[in-house]
Amino acid sequence: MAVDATQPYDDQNVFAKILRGEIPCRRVYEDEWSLAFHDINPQSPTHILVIPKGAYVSWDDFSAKASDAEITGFVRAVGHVAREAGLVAPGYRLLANTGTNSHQEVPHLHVHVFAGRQLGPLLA
Ligand code: IU
Repeated sequence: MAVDATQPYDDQNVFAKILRGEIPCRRVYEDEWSLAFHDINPQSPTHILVIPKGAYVSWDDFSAKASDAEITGFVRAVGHVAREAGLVAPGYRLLANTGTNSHQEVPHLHVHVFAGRQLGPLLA
């Protein structure tokens, strides 16, 4: 069920629970600002989610409210994950769904990192 990204942050969402350690995840990387873990239902051989630790619903929410340190830290974490997973040479795709038309399911900002196969053209 897609979420309405205009709603206030819901601290009972599944990624908030993962951040609080209430639900386990297969962690790939963690630092002060970000957590990365394997998607539970991978759509490609490598499918990692990178999330900021702060309470943000979407990219626009994050970019409007997060500190410069949070934004810098998160952007660096996404790149770090791609490099450390060896994805740069074969290539990878980043995707951040927002709101109902994009089928965002979890109302905590997450960047999908897809890799490990020929991903084909982007479908709008
Ligand atoms: P979306 O962009 O909000 O549609 O993506 C949500 C992703 O979160 C989706 O790929 C799910 O497989 C993934 N996910 C997860 O990794 N662990 C969970 O407990 C749940 C969803 I719920």
